[in-house]
Amino acid sequence: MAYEYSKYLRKGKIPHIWCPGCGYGIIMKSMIRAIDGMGWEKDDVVMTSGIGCASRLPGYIDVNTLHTTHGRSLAFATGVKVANPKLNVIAMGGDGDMTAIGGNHFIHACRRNINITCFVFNNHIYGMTGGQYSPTTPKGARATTAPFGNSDNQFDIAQLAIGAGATFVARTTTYHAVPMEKIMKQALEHKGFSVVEIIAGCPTGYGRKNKMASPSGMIEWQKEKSVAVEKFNAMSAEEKGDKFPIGVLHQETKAEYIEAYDANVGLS
Ligand SMILES: Cc1ncc(C[n+]2csc(CCOP(=O)(O)OP(=O)(O)O)c2C)c(N)n1
Ligand code: SF4
Repeated sequence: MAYEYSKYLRKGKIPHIWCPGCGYGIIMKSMIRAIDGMGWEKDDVVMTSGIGCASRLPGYIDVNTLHTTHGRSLAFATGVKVANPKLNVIAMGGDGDMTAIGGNHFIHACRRNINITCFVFNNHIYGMTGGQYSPTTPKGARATTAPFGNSDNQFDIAQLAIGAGATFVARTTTYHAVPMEKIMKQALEHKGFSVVEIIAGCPTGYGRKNKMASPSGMIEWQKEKSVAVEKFNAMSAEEKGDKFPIGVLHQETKAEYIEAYDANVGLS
């Protein structure tokens, strides 16, 4: 039987703003199924986001939601979690929101290992404002602000999160909608700061400029370039080429921030 999404949707907010072929609808559906799978009361779930097409997602979901300022999803999420650690806090945003203007909040949330789940929607571009290049735009790719090709090296969001101390880091794509749900659930279950980087297509802001105008072409690209991490790790550098690993890339157990803080000041 088909999954019934209506319990989690704010129907008054539909139609959504996303373009036809945008990957974000796939992410929203996987996210709803993952949250539902946790069996939480909706009142105990808080979602925060910054600004951008990605950051519109919480507006469509009927839990407690905070649509904040650009790059500040994790700052608000941290405030909510510290005020009431019993809440299940999920922060999200686009690659621009989380790793450009919000980059400092992102690395420090990773470092603290606070028990928040962070979903980063990586469409390799600033979608909402018309396709300016972001920290994840590939070198050489075209953007409205890089008509001759982007000169900057790109961030690898998952590696950035691992390097900064996140204790659960995974990557998936919108091609992998069902595995995405499972990975999201693993991230929600993890105690500590968890990051899921989700590769998504923006046919409007990125695809049109980079010979991938059709949404299905962007999904084909994700299918072709992604490799399960176990297989990826066994490949030679030549075989890896421009492919990228997907799955759970890192998981460890480390003191959670609020518990460590409470113990330090004698509250537990
Ligand atoms: C302080 C501030 N600076 C700039 C903007 C303009 N702005 C809105 S969304 C956005 C980029 C969004 O890109 P991303 O986070 O990658 O999300 P996407 O739209 O691609 O999902 C920018 C620069 C803003 N709203 N606030
Ligand atoms: S501009 Fe890109 S990211 Fe924004 S809704 Fe359209 S396709 Fe999606």
